[in-house]
Amino acid sequence: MQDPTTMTNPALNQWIDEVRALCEPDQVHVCDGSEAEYQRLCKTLVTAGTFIRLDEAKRPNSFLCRSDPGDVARLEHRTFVCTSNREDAGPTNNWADPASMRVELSRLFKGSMRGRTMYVIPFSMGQPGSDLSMIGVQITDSAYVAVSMKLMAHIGLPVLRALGTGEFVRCLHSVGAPLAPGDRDVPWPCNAEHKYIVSFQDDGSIASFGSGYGGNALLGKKCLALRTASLKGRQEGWLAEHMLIMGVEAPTGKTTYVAAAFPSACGKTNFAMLLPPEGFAGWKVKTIGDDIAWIRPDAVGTLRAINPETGFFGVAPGTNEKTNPNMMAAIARDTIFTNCALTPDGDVWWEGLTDVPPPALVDWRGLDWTPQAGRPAAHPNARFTVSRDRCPSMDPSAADPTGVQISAFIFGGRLSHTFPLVFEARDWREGVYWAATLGSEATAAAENQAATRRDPFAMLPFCGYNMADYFTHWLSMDDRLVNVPAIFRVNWFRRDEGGAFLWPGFRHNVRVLKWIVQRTENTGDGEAASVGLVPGYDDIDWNGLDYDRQTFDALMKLDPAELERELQSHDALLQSFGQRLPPELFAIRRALLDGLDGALPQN
Ligand code: OXD
Ligand code: MN
Repeated sequence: MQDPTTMTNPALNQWIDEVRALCEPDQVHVCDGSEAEYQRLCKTLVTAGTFIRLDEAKRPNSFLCRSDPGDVARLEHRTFVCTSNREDAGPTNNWADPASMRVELSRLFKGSMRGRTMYVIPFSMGQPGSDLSMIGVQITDSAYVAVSMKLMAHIGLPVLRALGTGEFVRCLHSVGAPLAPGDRDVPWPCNAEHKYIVSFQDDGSIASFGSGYGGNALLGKKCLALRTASLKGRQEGWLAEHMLIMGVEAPTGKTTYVAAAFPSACGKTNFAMLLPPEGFAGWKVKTIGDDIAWIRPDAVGTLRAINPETGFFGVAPGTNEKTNPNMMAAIARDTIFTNCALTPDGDVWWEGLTDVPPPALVDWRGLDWTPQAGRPAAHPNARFTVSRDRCPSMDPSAADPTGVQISAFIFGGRLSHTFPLVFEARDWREGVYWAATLGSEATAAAENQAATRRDPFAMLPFCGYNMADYFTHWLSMDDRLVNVPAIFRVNWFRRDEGGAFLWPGFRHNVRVLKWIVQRTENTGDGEAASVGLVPGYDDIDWNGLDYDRQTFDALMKLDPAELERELQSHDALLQSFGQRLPPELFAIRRALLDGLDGALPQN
């Protein structure tokens, strides 16, 4: 623990005093971020019954943790963006008046840490001290948060040193479960009645009350690195995005970096760690990040990106040796598992880990479970938290404080119809349009008319300001850049009339990446189509995969009537932004519709 009396940032010391007076913890622990501290806190969590130490031979230095059944995911309806002017939060955010919210939160935080330790966690998103980084300080009464932050961000002394007397983002968090003298604690304290996750965009501070889970509680992630940073990025001319970053290394040794955005449940983490199939010798995917990208134009007009996180908070169900062998290697040890099932021999299990479930488990709620139980053994949002250092596909450039050069953006949703495997937008502005109208089917429906949930840029829950202004910001990047990255839409999820997937996905997505890389180098061909540029059958490398032309034609089909329906359906989204929407997006849609005209059946 850092000795608080040696801390030299007066604003930080004053804030710690204020929070201590408000929340009334029993004690204060300023995290130094050391390995010894991590081990001590994990032991404390084991003693408290929050952590179960997993079998040391099977899963060394790893723990299982079960949350309260009412605290299992991010809570979008309890997430608020507070701006003085409601319009500045826009129609896609829950807005609240900052003054009223401060009153409400002061009432809730009053005495909220009684009987608990208040942890002060200085953290840096990005390398401490780099111009591209942001420093925050999270105050929390959750030791689970403290150990998770150690895996997800740079924390402790190096951050305090880099901070000096500079400015930091105030991130206040309480599980909202004070203990009276003699009260027995529960393994996962939280507040059943009140939950708030709040971004105060007037002073950039963050407050979270009542939940201890994931993005609600690890405030460096969605709150700081996306909601707070997206606004700062707009003010300063850069982008904070819900994107993975990966390097694609060709057999020549040249690496091309791309950033990609997908709504939840589209396999973003698996894509970020893709292992190419047999037959793709020499091609390699190198991971920079799986969730967040901070992207800035440099002095010569090129976009450079960092992943501000140092770890992964990944969804466990569905992760296995086939879908993500790199992640399986990463979580072999030194991992915190939350809401997974426990095996009789002290290891973890989740749906999809093995084809056949073990005959007996303890489920995520601590109840005995068998395959006949008729309920999942792991919660569908069960997670693992692990440092990026454990991931074999990690690119050493992930630690480069100057970031990597982005050559292409990829946007993809889960869509059973209309959208082909891949197309390249004709220019930046059309690419922005396709990203703004991104969506995913709520269920993997086979019917053509399945409803699409719009998720512009996959940022719907994370854009910290009016999304119409966000579109304007993206459009404006075109003029600030000399090397403008190409923009691609992909869709791994198209189905045939019988409902079967047309594309094998997973490892085979490297075939699409190869075409994208070739396009960025002007070495790949394509054909002009109504939506932009598409690969022909012979433009894709089929080495090691038996995939016929007929299936490819079905996968790439652009049906003018379907596309017209799709473009018309964007109206509701675009209209919802009213006058603030850049009119250019309507103009782009008009041009795309006009491009279909000749091909549409006349009536
Ligand atoms: C996440 C999310 O948890 O996007 O990363 O929901
Ligand atoms: Mn995410």
